[in-house]
Amino acid sequence: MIQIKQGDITRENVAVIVNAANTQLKGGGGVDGAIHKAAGPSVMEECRSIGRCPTGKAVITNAGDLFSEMIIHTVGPVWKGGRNNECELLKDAYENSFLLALDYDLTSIAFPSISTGAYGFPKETAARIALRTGLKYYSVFERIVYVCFSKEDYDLYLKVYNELTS
Ligand code: AR6
Repeated sequence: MIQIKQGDITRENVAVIVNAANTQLKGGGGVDGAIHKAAGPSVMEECRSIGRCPTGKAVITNAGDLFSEMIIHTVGPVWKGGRNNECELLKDAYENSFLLALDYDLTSIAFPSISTGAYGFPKETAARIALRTGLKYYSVFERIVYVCFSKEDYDLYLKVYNELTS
C-alpha cells in the first residue's frame, strides 16, 4: 500500500523512517534536525561510529525514542542544475533505502521529500522519482508512506501519483 500524508515524519508509526541526511552523517536542519531531536543522542552516537554515507547510498541505525524500530539515513544529491546525475542519484537514494529496509525485514517505511529542502531539488521532478520508485517496490512492502511537510507538497504528490497511475 502507498500512502501520501501531510505531517511530521518523526510521528509516523512505521517500522523504519528514512532521514534526508548529509554525507558526514553529522546532523543538520530540516528533517534531519527534527529526527535527531525527537530520537535522542543514541542515533547520533551510531551515526558517528558509521562515519559517512556517500550520496545515493543509505545506512541504518537504531531509532532511539521514536516509534519506529530503525532509521535509514540516506543522502540525496544537491541540485546543481540537473546535469550532474542528480536524478539518478535521487533514484538511488530511494532505491537503496528500500533495499536496506528489506534486508532488515522492515516492511513499513516512511519517506520525507528527500533533497527538496536545503538541497534545492525541483519538487515535481523529485516527487516523480520518489513515487515511481515506490510503485516499483509497493508489492513487497506492507506500507510505504510519503510524508509531505507542507500542504503544497501534499497536493503535488497526489497530482504526480495520479499521473503515474492513471
Ligand atoms: N517531517 C517531514 N518532512 C520534513 C520535516 C519533518 N519533520 N522537516 C522538514 N521536512 P531538508 P534535504 C521536509 O532540507 O533537502 C539537512 O541539514 C522539508 O519541508 O530536510 O535533503 C541535512 O543535514 C523538505 O520538503 O533535506 C542535510 O545537510 C524535505 O523535508 C541537508 O539538510 C527535505 O528537506 C539535506 O537537504
